[in-house]
Amino acid sequence: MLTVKNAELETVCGVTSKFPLNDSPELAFAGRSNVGKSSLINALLCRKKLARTSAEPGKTRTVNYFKVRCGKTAPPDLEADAFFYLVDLPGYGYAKTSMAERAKWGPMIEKYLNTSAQLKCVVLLVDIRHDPTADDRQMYDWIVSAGRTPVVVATKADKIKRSQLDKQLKNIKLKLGMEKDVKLLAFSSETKQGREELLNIVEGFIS
Ligand SMILES: Nc1nc2c(ncn2[C@@H]2O[C@H](COP(=O)(O)OP(=O)(O)OP(=O)(O)O)[C@@H](O)[C@H]2O)c(=O)[nH]1
Ligand SMILES: [Mg+2]
Repeated sequence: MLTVKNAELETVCGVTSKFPLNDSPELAFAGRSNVGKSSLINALLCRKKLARTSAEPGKTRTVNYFKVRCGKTAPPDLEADAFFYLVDLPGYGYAKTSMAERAKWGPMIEKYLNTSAQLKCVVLLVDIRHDPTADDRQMYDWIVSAGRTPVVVATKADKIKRSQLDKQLKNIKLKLGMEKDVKLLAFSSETKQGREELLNIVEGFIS
């Protein structure tokens, strides 16, 4: 498994910024405001406050690039460190965000997803407790039609009973209209459930 050695916030892009031309692979995290994108990044990297989170939706308002240095365990002859970026995106679908801000972020997210040369996959986060929203479906379809590879992560898995897990995952798959080969996993930033599985997926995209 991939081991995270070091991580730092390297670049922050606002609506008027140019996105950096990175030379390492990028994985981006998209989803509704408050679904747990920034928390997932912290959980994955075992850092409590690297990405800023909030109980109030609308916390992340910029495109944030976290550069990660990691070690790969196998094969042994390739044990050199590798670098990749986790890209935290602003959330969508938050009603209280002003129209003016929403009008800016939508295109910013879209521009990033359309233009990044290093983007290997888009991780779409949805809340495991609920049906995906119309916005989630739109985002999923958009990722696919933009030719990007989606991975769907159902967050806040600690908030449901284990016995409900499979049912909720099946429902998400159905409601998003996911193809069979698209990866879907349950995740909890509280218990770190799903962390190893997600790190293995990340490893697949960066090697
Ligand atoms: N119980 C539980 N709470 C979570 C989990 N993930 C996130 N949260 C909580 O959900 C709230 C929102 O988390 P964030 O990580 O800030 O959400 P975000 O998707 O980055 O939100 P925006 O930046 O507004 O788009 C916070 O109060 C987190 O503590 C989880 O797996 N389990
Ligand atoms: Mg956030």
